[in-house]
Amino acid sequence: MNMGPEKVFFSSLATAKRARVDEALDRLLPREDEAPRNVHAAMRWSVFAGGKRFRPILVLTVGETFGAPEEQLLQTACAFELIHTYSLIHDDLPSMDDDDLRRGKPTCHVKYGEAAAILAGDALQTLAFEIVSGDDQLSFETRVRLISEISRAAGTPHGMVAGQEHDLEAERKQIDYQHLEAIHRSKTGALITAAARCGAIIAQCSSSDLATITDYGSNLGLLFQITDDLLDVTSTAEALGKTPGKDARAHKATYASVFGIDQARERAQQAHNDAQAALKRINQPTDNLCAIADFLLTRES
Ligand code: GRG
Repeated sequence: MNMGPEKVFFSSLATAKRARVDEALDRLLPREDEAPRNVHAAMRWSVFAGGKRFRPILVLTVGETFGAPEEQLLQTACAFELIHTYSLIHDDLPSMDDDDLRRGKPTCHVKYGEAAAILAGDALQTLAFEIVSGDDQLSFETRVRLISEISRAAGTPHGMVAGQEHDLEAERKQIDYQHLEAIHRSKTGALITAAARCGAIIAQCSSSDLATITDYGSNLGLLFQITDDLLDVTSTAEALGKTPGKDARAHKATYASVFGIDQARERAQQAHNDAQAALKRINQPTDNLCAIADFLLTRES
């Protein structure tokens, strides 16, 4: 496959960061030979099944843009991946999306059973908070701030759990654009925005830069979701590592179904432009943050 220059740039940035995140995750996760083995094996199965590590890369890249050293960012970056992986495990359960393929492998409950999958998701979530609260690279004040950001983004009333419930309630219903966007701002946007904000908080950037990064992060969240919806219609199980076409089969309103593919692509382009416009208000070099937005616009998985 031929990659354009922006993809080559993102790909080399992401490969190095992904390796550092994976090493840290391996160190932070409980070992598989430690009891309860089934739960620990299930946690590791889902975390290391693959995945782009998009949220940790965002924490690292925003933090480094504002001068934070990698060692201060790495544990928080991993916490985001643990919360994200917990959400995927629970989303795939029979009582939710009932899926048997994730990250190109059998889902956690298919491999380890439903009880172990629920417990693995729960334990990944609590481990995320254990890691941030115990991060001795950071002041206690920063740790509390990060915990507040992550818990609000992952929970209710405006975070991921709320978005998941609103999404389930909206199945088989006609919903308008505002409703669709509100669901996704909480279901996927809140955690992505929080990842960007946490990188900036660790770097102790100014409140005006933090507001700009929030704007950038929330446009990235929107862009991420629109391209996710488009890929569900246009891609294959092999490329995605998960079952495509599920949104239509579950009668879910998506950007593709509400707007049609062409207009959804235009909306993705608009969110990309808005993210890039936010970056122009930052006085540091933002090439890497631009590359993340470019990657999301053109991604294939
Ligand atoms: C169960 C509390 C709870 C929440 C679930 C995020 C979520 C909420 C469900 C996932 C369902 C889904 C496919 C949402 C669309 C956006 C999304 C999160 C896609 C998967 O994220 P990627 O593409 O996955 O970052 P990888 O595997 O690359 O990490």
